[in-house]
Amino acid sequence: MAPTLALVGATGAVGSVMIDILNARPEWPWGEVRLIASPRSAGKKLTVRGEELTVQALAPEVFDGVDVAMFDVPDEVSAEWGPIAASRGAVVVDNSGAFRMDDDVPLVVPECNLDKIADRPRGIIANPNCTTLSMMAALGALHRTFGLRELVVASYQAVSGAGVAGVERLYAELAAVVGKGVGVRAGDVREALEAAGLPLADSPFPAPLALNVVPSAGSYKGDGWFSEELKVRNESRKILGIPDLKVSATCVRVPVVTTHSLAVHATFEQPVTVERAHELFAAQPSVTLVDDPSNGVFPTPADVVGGDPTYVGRIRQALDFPNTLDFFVCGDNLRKGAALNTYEIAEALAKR
Ligand code: 11C
Repeated sequence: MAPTLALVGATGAVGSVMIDILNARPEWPWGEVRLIASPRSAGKKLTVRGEELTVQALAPEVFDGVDVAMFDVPDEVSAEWGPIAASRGAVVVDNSGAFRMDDDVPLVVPECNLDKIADRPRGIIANPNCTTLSMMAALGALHRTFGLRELVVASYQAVSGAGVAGVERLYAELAAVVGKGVGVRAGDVREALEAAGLPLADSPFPAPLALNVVPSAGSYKGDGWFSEELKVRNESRKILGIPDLKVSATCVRVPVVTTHSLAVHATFEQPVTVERAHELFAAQPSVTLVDDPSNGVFPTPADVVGGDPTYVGRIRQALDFPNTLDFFVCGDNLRKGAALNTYEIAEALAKR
């Protein structure tokens, strides 16, 4: 019998993208699909592959008979309900941060370590943070040939990483500054936002996003580090299977709606060349090369948002660092960065 798939968080920002992905997949290994959300969203009707489905309220019994349950919900909801779903027999593929660093939970990017889906003592498989994920397909391709040793990254993160509230805030801020001639004196953007009834206290971000960049992503974790920076380090090590990988990340929020970008400085065990890197990226189906800088051809969020691949460009050999490549990566943080990677894991489970 074809397996049953559940989507928990079906009405959220990532859940909505997941439904678009379900509707567009060329292959369809599933029988029944169950859409699950908080009691507040229960009863809503959503269409999956031509069939109108009613969203069910999260409860233990909705997992009975489910083979694979994809969770796109906040950490605390996954922490409580993931084990309940697993205890009812579902394999949980969780997109939150609740289980990623649990030794008994594999952290999977299909391009890097799909074999790990078989090793899941808790019945849970974790999906990485969208910032880490945005560079993994590209880094994995290089690592397999050259052997990654050190990683220094700066991220340029879109506001949808902070959910619908982040997107609404950016649009409101942009509307408040357009035509005001601000951005020319320290503090004038903050004043314009205050004047427009947008106090910073109401924002999901700690500084204005309009006409600005903000070196703060996630929550502050002490010693100068934000959670997104620590996730990049810890998750990259686990996914690539390099426990002592040297990683330093600086994560920055930018006024982009969707698609995270990263400037990557990667040092390898073996000598590298740009030509070989191009060949490796060209051979990786989920990576799209956009690399003709002299003609203004490189990836930007505005050009790749909504796409599935990781877009890579600006590939160059670091001038002063041996065995080191610098490159720029863009990836849709709601698709490959979240829903698509989760679904790829679920689909691989169905096929097995
Ligand atoms: C952001 N990367 O851009 C985050 C969102 O650990 O799954 C995803 C947080 C996570 O704010």
